[in-house]
Amino acid sequence: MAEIFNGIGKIPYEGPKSKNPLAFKYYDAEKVVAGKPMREHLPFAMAWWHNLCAGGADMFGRETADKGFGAEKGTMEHAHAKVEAGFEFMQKLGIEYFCFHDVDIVPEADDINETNRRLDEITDHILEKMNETGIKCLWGTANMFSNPRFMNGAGSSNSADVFCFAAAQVKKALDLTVKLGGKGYVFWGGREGYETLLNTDVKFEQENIARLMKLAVDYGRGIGFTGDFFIEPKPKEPMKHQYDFDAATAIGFLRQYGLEKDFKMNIEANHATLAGHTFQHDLRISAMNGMLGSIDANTGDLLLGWDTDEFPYDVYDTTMCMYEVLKAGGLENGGFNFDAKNRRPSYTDEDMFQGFILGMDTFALGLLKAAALIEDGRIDGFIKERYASYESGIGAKIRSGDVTLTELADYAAEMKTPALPGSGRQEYLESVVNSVLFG
Ligand code: XUL
Ligand code: CO
Repeated sequence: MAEIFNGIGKIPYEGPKSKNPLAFKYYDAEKVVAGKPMREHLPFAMAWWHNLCAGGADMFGRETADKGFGAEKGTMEHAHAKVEAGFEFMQKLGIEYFCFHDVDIVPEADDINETNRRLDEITDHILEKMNETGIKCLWGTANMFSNPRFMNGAGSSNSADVFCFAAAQVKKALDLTVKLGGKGYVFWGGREGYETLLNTDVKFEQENIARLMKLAVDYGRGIGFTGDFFIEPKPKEPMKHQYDFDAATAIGFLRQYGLEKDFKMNIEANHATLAGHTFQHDLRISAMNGMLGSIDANTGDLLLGWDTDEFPYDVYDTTMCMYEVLKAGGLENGGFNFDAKNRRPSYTDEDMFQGFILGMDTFALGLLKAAALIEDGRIDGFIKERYASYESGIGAKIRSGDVTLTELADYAAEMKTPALPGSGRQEYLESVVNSVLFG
């Protein structure tokens, strides 16, 4: 197959002083940080949908980028051209994983039987390229939000026929994920939510989503899927209210329906901020519940209230992300999937590479700085000290559970009034972070 990205070679690491736009400044795959090479800390993935499908169309204008890759769009020839383009792109960047929805990899037919035939054909091609290059599948998923049949949701649809169609898509997407050796399977409930409570039975809808997930787990385990199922929380957009609002909500849902052993979180930076949290917050909530699974690496724009899926550029954010990931001991079956797209006016082939170079360098910097923050020890030391009153005496008794409310009240009565708790020292800690970032 002829080269698609002509004139762009393998992206080298040239170091922070390099001014070469087509070189990494910080991502040095084999450099050892905190005991292992960067590439092991940062299993990056390419999102098929943004990188190979999206051409920059928005609500106000059509596509600006040509993602035809020499073929006519909407054809199987185009689907095959995308496979060639995708693998060439990943190889040139040293990206080791990809993620896909069923409808990213083939044009959907009117008849699901024909769609499934196309999916079998294209995954044969993808598998061939995987064997040739060593590139792997991070996770697969079914798109259950674009087609009009899913206007009221998939698992949460009011139509039992649509529920069956969703089940069929999940079944096929699981078959494909297993065929490609994917480490995860994602549920992003784009339309699993509501526009108005006036027409919605929330309890029924949530029970039905859980039923679909349970059926998926049973089927997946039955066909040998040993990886993780992931929920990707997002509070809104496209629906006004989405049930998987944030990590805390999704974890509660999983526990309520007995799904917590098979599922973890896939945390997307921009989704966390749409929920009114920092990216770090949703990572922390997932990690402390043993459910930090994978990451959709992108960023939003604080001046805009929607899901802009930008390539990550904010080193402060990626430092805090990598701080959580390092503390959690890494991502077992997960990775850093660039669920990100170029801005509409960045429409050239080179821009596609620039997006990934920016994202990979920003995460590499985040990793370096997070490791330095942990090594520095002032933040960890401060937190340990902050809770020191629970290490001995009455505090230790409280922690052990070996105390009654009356005993505590008696203790308080003897004290008469407690000393003020120690200062939170937020400004000092923020300056510690600055000194590690820029010192
Ligand atoms: C949408 C989004 C999805 C999921 C996969 O906001 O993030 O692309 O990552 O369905
Ligand atoms: Co995502």
